[in-house]
Amino acid sequence: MSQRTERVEKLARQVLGESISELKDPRIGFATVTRVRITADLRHARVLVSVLGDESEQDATIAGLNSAKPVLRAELGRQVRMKYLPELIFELDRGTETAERVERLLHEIERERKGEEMRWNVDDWDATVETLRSAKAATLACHVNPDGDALGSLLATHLGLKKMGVGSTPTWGTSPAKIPFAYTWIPGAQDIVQPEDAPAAEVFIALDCGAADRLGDLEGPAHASKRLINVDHHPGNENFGHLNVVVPDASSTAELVAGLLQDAGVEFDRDIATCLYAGIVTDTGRFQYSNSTPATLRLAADLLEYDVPAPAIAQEVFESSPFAYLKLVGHVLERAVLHPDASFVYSWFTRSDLEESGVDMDETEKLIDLVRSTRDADVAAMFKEQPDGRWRVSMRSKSGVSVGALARARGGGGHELAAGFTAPDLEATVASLLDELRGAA
Ligand SMILES: [Mn+2]
Repeated sequence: MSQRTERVEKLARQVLGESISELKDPRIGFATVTRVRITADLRHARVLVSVLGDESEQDATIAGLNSAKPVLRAELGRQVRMKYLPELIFELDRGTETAERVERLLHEIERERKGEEMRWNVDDWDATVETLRSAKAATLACHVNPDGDALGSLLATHLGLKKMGVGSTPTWGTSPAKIPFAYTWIPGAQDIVQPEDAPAAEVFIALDCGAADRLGDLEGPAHASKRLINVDHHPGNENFGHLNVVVPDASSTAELVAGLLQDAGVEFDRDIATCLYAGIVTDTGRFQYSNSTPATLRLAADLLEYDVPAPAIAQEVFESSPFAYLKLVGHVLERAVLHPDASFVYSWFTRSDLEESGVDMDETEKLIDLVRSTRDADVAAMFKEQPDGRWRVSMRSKSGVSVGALARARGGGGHELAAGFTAPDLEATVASLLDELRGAA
């Protein structure tokens, strides 16, 4: 069964459950919808109902539900998007595991309350799946300076489209688009083209781009396309596409891509699974951050079934650096400054630090993790001098302080607990951050 059908059934169960509890018919007793099963032709929905009480109470409830069919069906049509509005067939659930089912239901309700199961309820989802299925050709771009999720979602989409016979071109808007050292192994890397060579396809798919300007040199071509699809999980994404699959609750863009590809009918293979896994494992910090939900772990587990080389990925992405990097780490840690009154720690490196150590800019992503590991600060920042002399600032938070908001206020973006922005001056930026953080403390 497709994820989509499963979702619709769940949603239908919820909607029917709620609507039934509001019916005034005295025949209807304490009824719980335990399961909704939609037939393969989508024309009928079998609604299993467990009713507390004896047989006559159960029969009366079913009779009451049968008379309420038109109302319930209309309510279903109003709240759940479906191709056909199915005919409802009420059946008594006499299963011996009713108690167990009720238990499981309560558990699911609890999870839904936390917003985990509703995450895929996106208006443009079906239209996006349809566009992927029917496209002849698509140009795909992730954000500039790609990380694991950007590359993983880019190349998983690319490999999936290829499997469906869609002419797909993956790239991103930095010239030259050079794959970071930690990801040279990623499947599909050999298909990446330079942004200036990307064809002007009818469909343009932006992946993991929190804002249109994250497309870099490709922002113009993206907007010029007939159909711009925006697949992303950054809060604050302004739905810059014609179709937007933007789910801030998703762990990663890769998690969204997994669902889209599945619904488009793409069969996963080792390469696609490896790309998706790479995206998820990096954006969840190896399944350690709060965005790593039971559903995320279940998806990761499914991906491992395809023989994904998880230990090798961990080694390449998290445990591998050139010797020169150790020297740079030494400098950065030596320089770190702690402001206990603001619960803030930061450090920095310059262009000449990079030149002297021979370390590549894209090797420096993990420095922030070392700086933020001190228990004496909740908020951490890493300042990286750019070729133009400005500073790229990465921020992390362990507390209620939203570094996403701090970054957005400074023209940047990101998530609540991990974000970044660019600033002209290091000292002035530190001073203004301190002001705000002391205010927040
Ligand atoms: Mn991401």
